[in-house]
Amino acid sequence: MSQIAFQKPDARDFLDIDGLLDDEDRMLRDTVRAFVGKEIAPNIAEWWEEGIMPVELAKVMGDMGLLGMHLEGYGCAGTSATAYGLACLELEAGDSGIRSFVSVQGSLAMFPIWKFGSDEQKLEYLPRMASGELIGCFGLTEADSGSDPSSMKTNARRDGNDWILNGSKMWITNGNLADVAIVWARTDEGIRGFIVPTDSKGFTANEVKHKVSLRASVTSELVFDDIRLPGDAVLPEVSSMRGPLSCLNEARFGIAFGAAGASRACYEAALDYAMERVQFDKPIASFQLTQQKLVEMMIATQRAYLVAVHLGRRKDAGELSPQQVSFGKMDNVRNALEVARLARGLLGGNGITLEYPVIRHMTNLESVYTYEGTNEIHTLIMGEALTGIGSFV
Ligand code: TGC
Ligand code: FAD
Repeated sequence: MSQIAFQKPDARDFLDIDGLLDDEDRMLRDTVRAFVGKEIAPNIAEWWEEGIMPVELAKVMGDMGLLGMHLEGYGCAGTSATAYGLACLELEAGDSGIRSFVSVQGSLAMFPIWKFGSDEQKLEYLPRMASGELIGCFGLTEADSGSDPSSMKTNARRDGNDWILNGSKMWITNGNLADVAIVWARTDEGIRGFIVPTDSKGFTANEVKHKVSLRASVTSELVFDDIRLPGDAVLPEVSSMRGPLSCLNEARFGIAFGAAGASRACYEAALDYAMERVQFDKPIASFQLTQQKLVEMMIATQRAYLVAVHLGRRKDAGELSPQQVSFGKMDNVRNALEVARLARGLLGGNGITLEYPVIRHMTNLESVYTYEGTNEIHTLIMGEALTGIGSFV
């Protein structure tokens, strides 16, 4: 009987999930991976330590077509959703903060204009946001309204043709970098989205200092003190929580991929380290307990990648539900955090320094675990889908 010669699985893509990608997706993925290798990886530890998100990256990533990349028209690249996800994966393999910048710009600041804006608003903002000339942020969360944003107090009232905006937002990514903020506010007509230029009189951004997570990302409090906005600052096509929650679907989708990237980076760092680090006269990779950890990390990383690609295909087919996005966001992030913690231990003392990427990813993932819907909120979203019983009311 003739023997079939099986190829040994690749330690870095055990199930050959790359084989599920089409040529276009793979090409884009390779381009972003090369960019991360050249521009992000050599510098990120220093940026992270100093608490810097280098703003000049915006134009570089704009030139690469990474900003609002899965949106059609208005200077956006119009790629598949899967390609957008793969870009998030590669960026987050570099650092969650860099992926956050791209998520916020494309999915949270550009998407609401693209989806709910007027033609004039789209023409005015989207091309310059796609190129990185204008930076956006997304203000939904408030100090007292996090998981329950519908309890927001920020409000806007009509004054003749104008709107007057008052209130504050908390934990806003890109807040101090932004040229334009998408602010969600309570009005007599429901929850509405406003395009607020950050040089408006009455607008203040205060950076959140002393973060020990997501340090290569700017996080801010935004304060609105009687900001007068023209009538056409409001997004005309939505007046309920459906507006901001639709944007979250987009960003959470990117995070499902991104977390798979952070997981891969931690697993690969641990694999490389285990092969080189010698104790008891042997590479630590030869110890059975180490091999078990590597296998657990590999399986979790591959599973996250597989789930992400599956969600990408469903989104490209127009079939992805918000509850399925919750599956990807919740499961991939919690698994990435577990992988990061295992990898941290495997690196021993070296695991606590920024010489290796692991502890940076590990602390970053604590933010990713919380933002865009906490683990508990996604559990309850899926719980409602399973039982038909909502638990938020
Ligand atoms: P609920 O009463 O169920 O619905 C209100 C309206 O919204 C619609 N809707 C959705 N629409 C689109 N997508 C979804 N996923 C939707 N979920 C609900 C719904 O149909 C209804 O529409 P209408 O037209 O009939 O009024 O909503 P609720 O207020 O009870 O909220 C439920 C809950 C708890 C799930 C929601 O509030 C939630 O997801 N909370 C978590 C908050 C959150 O994730 N915040 C994220 C802030 S942004 C951020 O963290 C950025 S981090 C930076 C980065 O991404 O890198
Ligand atoms: P809370 O809602 O107070 O939750 C505290 C704890 O209670 C959590 O464990 C939560 O799961 C649990 N909990 C709450 N409700 C329930 C429930 N019903 N059942 C069980 N448990 C529950 N927001 C923006 O709008 N724009 C941004 O750009 C942005 N960027 C961010 C960047 C960073 C680095 C961080 C950390 C946050 C960012 N956020 C942003 C805010 C983020 O979305 C919120 O932190 C998140 O939604 C949780 O809100 P909270 O922090 O107020 O926690």
